Amino acid sequence: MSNQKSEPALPAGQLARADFPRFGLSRFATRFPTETQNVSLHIHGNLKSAVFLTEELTELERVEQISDFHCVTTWSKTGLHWSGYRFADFFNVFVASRVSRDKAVSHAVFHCQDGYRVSFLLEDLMRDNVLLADSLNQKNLGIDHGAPMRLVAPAHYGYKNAKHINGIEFLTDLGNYRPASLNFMEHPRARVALEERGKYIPGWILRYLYRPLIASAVKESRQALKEHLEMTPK
Ligand SMILES: Nc1nc2c(c(=O)[nH]1)N[C@H]1C(S)=C(S)[C@@H](COP(=O)(O)O)O[C@H]1N2
Ligand SMILES: [Mo]
Repeated sequence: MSNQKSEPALPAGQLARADFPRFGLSRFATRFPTETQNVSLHIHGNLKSAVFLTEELTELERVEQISDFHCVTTWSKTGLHWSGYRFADFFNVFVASRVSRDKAVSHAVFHCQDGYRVSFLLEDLMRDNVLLADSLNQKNLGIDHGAPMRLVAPAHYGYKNAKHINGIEFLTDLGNYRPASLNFMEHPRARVALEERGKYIPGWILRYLYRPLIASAVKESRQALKEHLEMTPK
């Protein structure tokens, strides 16, 4: 028995970090959103009609959520306070009526201002703790964490939590979809509890491949943001 005060256990293979770094693939470290204030979402795909949503989103009930964030490279940040709209509410109000009866929409692809994209199973998105968030720790989302709007899906690894979202594509299958990362890096579900870090390679092996990359990725991402902010007029 240890005398140390016990913290709630993190999911398998995860280690807590004190800070919450801007993070991502090297390719995206130097890419930034051009619109950080106003939300504009292009809703498209296998739907009866496409639409751009902006102000309408504010009609949805605002929800607050405190949740942990788990990056696939094994770092976790606990106790983040997000605010935004439930994805399920967004879907029911703005998307459901555009789905045609004969085309069962089963997946969504999030498109981001920095060129990032990531896929999701629709059933995973419809859970209560999946948010389209515009605020973190009582402040509007910054350019570091996904301004103007990001996905928060705490049961899924960080790479599924798309930042700077400007489009959501609803699809009947992922036949033509290509991930932004290497193919093995994007698991279709990426559930943290099942350690679905990637495809083909077991999650516990990926821990050891990814962990050594964290420090340099954090540094690169921080440096790129600093340079971007110095170049951008206030
Ligand atoms: N648009 C976009 N979304 C993204 C990424 C990115 O590079 N671009 N990186 C993903 C990865 S790998 C992680 S761990 C989280 C990091 O979120 P943070 O930068 O707010 O910490 O964002 C995810 N969403
Ligand atoms: Mo990540």
